[in-house]
Amino acid sequence: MQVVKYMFQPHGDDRGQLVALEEFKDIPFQIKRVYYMYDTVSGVVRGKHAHKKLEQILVCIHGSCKIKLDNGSETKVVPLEKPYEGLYISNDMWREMYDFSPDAVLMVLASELYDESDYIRDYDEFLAMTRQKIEVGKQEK
Ligand code: T46
Repeated sequence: MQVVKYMFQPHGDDRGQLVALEEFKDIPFQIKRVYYMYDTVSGVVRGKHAHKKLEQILVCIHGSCKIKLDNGSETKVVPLEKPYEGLYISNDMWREMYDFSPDAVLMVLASELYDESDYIRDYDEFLAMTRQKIEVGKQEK
């Protein structure tokens, strides 16, 4: 599995740091929604779903957390601990966010508006979907 991480350009000067994110320039899609989570309770695991269409970039702008990515055949854990790095998550990736530091603020830039019908929350359904994609890929070759 290829992990796609973006290293954003901090514009630092003697006052401190500033990171600017523009759609189609720093972010590979149109940004239709921004949300963030904070005050995450210790030991909690968030996410536990995939999406049908949504693409996202996760930036831990304060503190740290870990993201577990699962494409149905392989898993990878990606620590996020710098405010200038972003993790790209494609729609078809099962994701879990955990190990939040008490001060963590996880910001998410999303390619679509909020739509509950875009969520795949059942892991077996997710696995069936990934297997189906692999089969279609084989037939197309
Ligand atoms: C994802 C991971 C990384 C809204 O009303 N609007 C929104 O845009 C979002 C994201 C959530 N909500 C409501 C729906 C729930 O009542 O906020 C509540 C918590 O959402 P959820 O349980 O889906 O949060 P996470 O942290 O499990 O997942 C979120 C995103 O939903 C999801 O798309 O990929 O972060």
